[in-house]
Amino acid sequence: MKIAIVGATGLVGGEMLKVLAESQLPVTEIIAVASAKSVGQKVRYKDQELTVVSVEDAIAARPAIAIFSAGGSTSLALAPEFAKAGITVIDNSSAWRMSPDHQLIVPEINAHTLTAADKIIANPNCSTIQMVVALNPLYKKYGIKRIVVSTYQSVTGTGKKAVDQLNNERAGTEGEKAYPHPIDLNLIPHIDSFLDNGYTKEEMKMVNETKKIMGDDNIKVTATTVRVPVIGGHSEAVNVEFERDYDLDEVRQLLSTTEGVVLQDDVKNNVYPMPLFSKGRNEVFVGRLRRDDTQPNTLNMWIVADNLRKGAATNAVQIAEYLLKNNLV
Ligand code: 11C
Repeated sequence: MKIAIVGATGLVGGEMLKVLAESQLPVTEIIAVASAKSVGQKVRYKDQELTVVSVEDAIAARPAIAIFSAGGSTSLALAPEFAKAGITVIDNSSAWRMSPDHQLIVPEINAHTLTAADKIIANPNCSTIQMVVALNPLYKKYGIKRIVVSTYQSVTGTGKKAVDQLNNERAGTEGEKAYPHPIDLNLIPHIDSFLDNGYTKEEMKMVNETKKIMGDDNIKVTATTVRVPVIGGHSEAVNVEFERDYDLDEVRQLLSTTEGVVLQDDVKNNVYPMPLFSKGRNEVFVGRLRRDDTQPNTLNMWIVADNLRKGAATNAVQIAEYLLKNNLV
């Protein structure tokens, strides 16, 4: 199977190439694609150096699937071109996520809703994916009324320029800035742009995407998203109020048997998820489980994942695996 990676020179594109190399997909050719200024650059896939090609050359090569991580405006312009050529697009930007005509997929939760007619499939935002993967088994068992989430997001979510800003600030060297403030020794309560309601777009992604993925508009979500000087992954403090009461041991049991979730909850031995140790891992790590005694049926939890992996590349590759396994491409 031929797969195109559109945005192959970016941080997520690079992680896509690594995850594809590790996957069981019967890949016959990877087509690395980027904007005109990057055509001719080299990217690494397994032990090969791939030469980056143009969008036109990629469409002409007729891959079965194109995985996009090239930003919203590129996706709006180009994903339909690929789809028109019969190529199924898995798109990592926010461009199609809330479109009523497009599916927003986390394979563990709603891949069964995909059909061969879905030619542009949206990959959710990284901070949403890790939260819903951990909450889904609990949602099925207890129902969810309300989620209050605060995030601690890695600079890798912004891209290379932000990683460079952090490293330059640490080294005391000048360079381009991704953020309007210093990020080293700081945190910035501002991810994506501000909306008229006072929330950021990142916060509203968590609100809206959660309802769409879970297929339940009654789940109330409120979010505060914060950038922290961390590289390995995103962390989230989640306070979740269930419809029905729960048993903490049963919650641990449910999470420890959920595909893609790793329970790390042994505080006596200082065991809890941390972003440094999620780096390069495909799973979502959950810990610090404890009852919120201030109101009924409410649980506090701590959720960590590599935002470039399950938050982006891994989820997209899992969608591709599902499509192939179910003869949808
Ligand atoms: C961040 N969550 O950490 C963002 C990155 O809507 O796909 C992904 C933005 C998006 O900055």
